[in-house]
Amino acid sequence: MLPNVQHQPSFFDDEAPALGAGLVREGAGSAAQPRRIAHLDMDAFYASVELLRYPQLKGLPVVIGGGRRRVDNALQGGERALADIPVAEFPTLSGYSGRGVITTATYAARQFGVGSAMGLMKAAALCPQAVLLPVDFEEYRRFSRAFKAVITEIAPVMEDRGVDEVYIDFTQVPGGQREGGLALARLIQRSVFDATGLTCSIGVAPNKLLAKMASELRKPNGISIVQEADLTKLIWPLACRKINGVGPKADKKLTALGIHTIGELAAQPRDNLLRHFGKSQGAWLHDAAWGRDERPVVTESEPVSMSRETTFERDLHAVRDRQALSEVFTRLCEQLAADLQRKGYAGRTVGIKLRYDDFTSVTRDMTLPTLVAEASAIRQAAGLCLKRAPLTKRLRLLGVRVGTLARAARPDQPS
Ligand code: TTP
Ligand code: MG
Ligand code: MG
Repeated sequence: MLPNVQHQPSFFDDEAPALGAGLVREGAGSAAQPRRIAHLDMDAFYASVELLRYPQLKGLPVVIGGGRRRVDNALQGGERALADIPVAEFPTLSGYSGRGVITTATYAARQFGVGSAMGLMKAAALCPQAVLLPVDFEEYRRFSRAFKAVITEIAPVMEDRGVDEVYIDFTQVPGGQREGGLALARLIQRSVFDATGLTCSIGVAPNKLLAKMASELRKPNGISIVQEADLTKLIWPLACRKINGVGPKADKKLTALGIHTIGELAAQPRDNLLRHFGKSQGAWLHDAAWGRDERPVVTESEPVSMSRETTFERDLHAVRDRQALSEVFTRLCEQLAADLQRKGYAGRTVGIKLRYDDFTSVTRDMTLPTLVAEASAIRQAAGLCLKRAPLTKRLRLLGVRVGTLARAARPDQPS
C-alpha cells in the first residue's frame, strides 16, 4: 500500500480538480519552525554523468564540450563495453584547434585552471592531457529528472532551477530542522548518490539567497549549514560576485566604488546604494548583503490528489466481511491522512474506489464545505461515498482519495 500522489488528474478522479497548480508556499516561517531552505547543486554535473559511462576516466582531467560527434562511435571498435575502452584511446585536448567551448570540467581538470565557458583552445594550452568528451544533453536531462525525483520523494517542496540545481524547503519536512537541516541534507545527498551514482553539494540557510551561497562553500560532495548568526563569519568575507544576481556589470560598478566583499557592501549606508544603483537594485543589494530574502520556494507542479488503496488477500463481502472491511477502510484513511499531513496538504473532495471480483470498478466522491486532512473527517466522508456504491458483489480492492488539494494552513497563519 504505497502512497499515491497524483500531479495529474487520474483514473481515480471522477472530475478533474481545478485547484492545485501554481500554488506557492508562504514566505515566512512560523515562530516554532524557522525557515530552513536548502540549495542543492550537482558536482561537475555533465562530466560526472559521463564518468558513469566511462569509469576508467575517474580522477583524470576531463572536459566536456565541442562537437556533437558521439565519442562512443569514434571509440567503439566493435562489441567492446564503454567501460573497457582503454584510457589511451580517448581523444585529448592536445592539439585541439577550433572554436568549441567547455561546458564543464572535472575537479581534476579544474586544478589546471580549466573550467566552464573557457575556449577549448585555451584549455588545451593549460591542460593538453585532459580527455575531451562531447556533450550529450539527452543523457544529462535523464539524470536531471532522476535526481529531482529522489528529492521530491523525501522533501516535496522543491523548486526546479535548471538542469543541475534545485531549492528545497526543509521547514515542514519531518527532521528538516534537526541540526539546522544537516540530518536531512545528509539523507538527501546519500539518497541521490545511491539512486544515480552522482554527488552533489547542499547549503541550508534561512533563505534562498544564503542557501545558494552556502551550497558552494564545500564543493564537491559537501554540506554547509548557515544560520543567521553565521552571516558575518561565513558570508561577509565572500566577494560581492558570489551573490546570486550580482552580474559582471554590477560587480564592475561595485569595484569602482571600492566595494569588494559582501561585508563591505553591508557596511555601505543604504542611501548610498540607492543613489548609485537606483531604488530597486540599491535596496536589493543592501538586503542581500545583510542576508535578507523572503522569496518563497515555488514548486512548479502541485499535486492535485493523494490516495491510498489496497487489494485484499481474499475478496471481501460488504455485509459478511463487514468488520474486516471496516478495519481496512479506517486504516487506509489513517494512512492517507498521514500522507497529507506529512506533505502539508488538505483537500476538499473525498472519494472512494471499489473494484469488484469481476474486475469492474466504480468511484464515488463528494465535495466538502471545508478542507480536510484528518483521518476521522476523511473516514466519515468516505463512508458516505461507500453508501452510494453498489455493494452486492464481493470486493477485490478498496481505495480512498482526497482531491482538490491546497496547502494546509499552519496554525499561525490564517488561510
Ligand atoms: P554548474 O552547476 O554551474 O557547474 P557544474 O555542475 O559542472 O560544476 P559545480 O560542481 O561547480 O557545480 O552547471 C551545471 C551544468 O551546466 C554543467 O555541468 C554544464 C552546464 N554549463 C554549461 O554548459 N555552460 C556553463 O557556462 C556552465 C557554468 C554550466
Ligand atoms: Mg553543478
Ligand atoms: Mg548548477
